[in-house]
Formats: sequence, C-alpha cells, structure tokens
Amino acid sequence: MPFKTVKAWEIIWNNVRKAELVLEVIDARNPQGTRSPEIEAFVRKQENRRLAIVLNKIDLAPRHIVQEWEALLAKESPTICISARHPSNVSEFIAFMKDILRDLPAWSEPDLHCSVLVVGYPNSGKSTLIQSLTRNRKKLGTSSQAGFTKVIQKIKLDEKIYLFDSPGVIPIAEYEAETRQALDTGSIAPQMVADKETVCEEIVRRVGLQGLNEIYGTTAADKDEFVEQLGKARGFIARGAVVRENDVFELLIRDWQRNHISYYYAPDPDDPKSRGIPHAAERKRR
Ligand SMILES: Nc1nc2c(ncn2[C@@H]2O[C@H](COP(=O)(O)OP(=O)(O)OP(=O)(O)O)[C@@H](O)[C@H]2O)c(=O)[nH]1
Ligand SMILES: [Mg+2]
Repeated sequence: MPFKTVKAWEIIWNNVRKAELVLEVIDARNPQGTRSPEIEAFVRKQENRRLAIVLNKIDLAPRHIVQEWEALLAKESPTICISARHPSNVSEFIAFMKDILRDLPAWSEPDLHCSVLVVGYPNSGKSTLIQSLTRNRKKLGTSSQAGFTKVIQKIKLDEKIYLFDSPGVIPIAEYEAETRQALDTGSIAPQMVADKETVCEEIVRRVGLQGLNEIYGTTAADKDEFVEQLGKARGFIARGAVVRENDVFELLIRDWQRNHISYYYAPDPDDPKSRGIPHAAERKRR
C-alpha cells in the first residue's frame, strides 16, 4: 500500500470518530462506485454520530436518474443532491445538516460546537462543496487532479458548526482492484484511472527508480524528482513552468500497458508462496 494512501486513511480514521456528522460526497454519475463502505459502516456503529450522503455533480447526470438514485440512497441514509460547482440550494443544504445535528447532544450544549467531516473519493468535490457552503469565505484548493487535498482543514460555517475538509480516499479493496486493473490486466484505460498517482507509485515500487531512470534516461533520486524530470523532458508543462503531473502519470500507465516499461517477478527465496520480487527487465533506452 503506497504511503500516500496509508496516510490519507490514517487522517480519515483519526477524524471520523470526532465528527458529529460525516458527509459522504459521492459522484452522481456513479454513486455506488464512489461510496466508501468502511466509513459508512464505522459511522453507523457510533452513538451520537450521523452519516449523510451528498449526491454531488448532479449537473453531469440526467435529472430523472439522479432522482432515482436519491430515492434509493435515502432508504439507507439521509441524502441530499447538489451541484457543488454551481449550487442553487445552499440554504436548503445547510438546513439539511442542521436538521440532522439538532438531534445530537452537542447541539444543545452551548459551549460545544458540532463538527461536520466531509469525506469521499478523490475528486468527488469535497473542497468545492465546502467552498460553496461557506461562500468562499476561506479559499480551499480544488483541482481537477485527484488527490489535491492532503491534510485536514477546518473551516467555520457559523458559530455552531465547523466543517472539515479531508483528503480523498478510495477503499483499500478498490485501490487494489484499480491497481490490478491498470497494471495487471490492463482492463482500465489510463485516463479512466481515478487515483493515477497511487498506481504510478506501484509502478515505481515494482520497477524501481533505477529501472525507470534507465528506461526514460532520467537521473532522478526519488519519485517526485522522476515525475518532474520526465514531465519536463516530454514538455508536459502548464503555466508558471509547473509540470502537469497528471499527464506524466497517464503516460507511465500507458507505457506500462504497452509494455514499454518491462518488468518481471523473480521468486522470493524467503517467501516462495508470495508474488516474488519485482525487477525491471533489461531493455534499450528509448
Ligand atoms: N461539473 C461539476 N464539477 C464539479 C462539481 N463539484 C466539483 N467539481 C469539480 O470536480 C473537481 C474536483 O473538485 P474538488 O473539490 O477539488 O474535489 P475533492 O473531492 O476536494 O478532491 P481531493 O481533494 O482530490 O480529494 C474540480 O475540477 C471541481 O471543479 C459539480 O457539482 N459539478
Ligand atoms: Mg479536496
């Protein structure tokens, strides 16, 4: 499991137990595929903690489909629809949260505030949602690149309610499935991989930096430097001379799938039943 993924989950577990309300932001185009069953189950087990589902990006799905999903999900948890980027129902959304919080002991304790933790897949629109609810009082970073938010951020909504933005996480099983699809079966197109960076960390882990340096003619000492060097070499540069990491990640996954990055596993003498030890295959420089 890449360090980044472990870290993000650690942040979630540390904070999920403290929040009165956990808002799970899912994508209206693929609601079931962007839910996090572990988080849902954990919150449902806690006393005086609530879970609500936010069906976001409803501008990207037909209205009747959104309504069908909303009705289905509402059977499990309180559910609200929104288009966080262009919201038309901010006050209704805030009222929805307050209706849930009102039932909890912290609400009627004058000295306590209520914490609302916003969780969900990378890129589901968590930061955008918080920006819309607080009407940009605090500018949170948002990006079309998944994995943008890296730490917990606390934003005051009003005297009683604090919102917490969190890094996007995909369920561990899902992470493994996506990595397998991207690298082992090639059954997902590079541009469709949700967490490209994580998949690329796995490529680095399998091939080793040394191997990648040989293949791409780079001289990097760590993964970030490698991405930087490769991005520059390929001209993946955005305004301000920033390397477009997403394009580098996509290139790596594509090259992997086309066997431009060759590797093999050697049996591990200490653990013959394991998958083995990954090696970069010898190859000519491109
Ligand atoms: N069309 C549409 N785009 C949205 C909506 N909400 C968010 N987005 C876009 O989705 C992308 C991701 O939004 P973020 O708010 O950064 O997502 P996040 O969940 O905070 O992502 P991480 O921090 O990476 O976990 C951005 O390009 C947003 O503009 C929405 O309701 N409709
Ligand atoms: Mg974010």
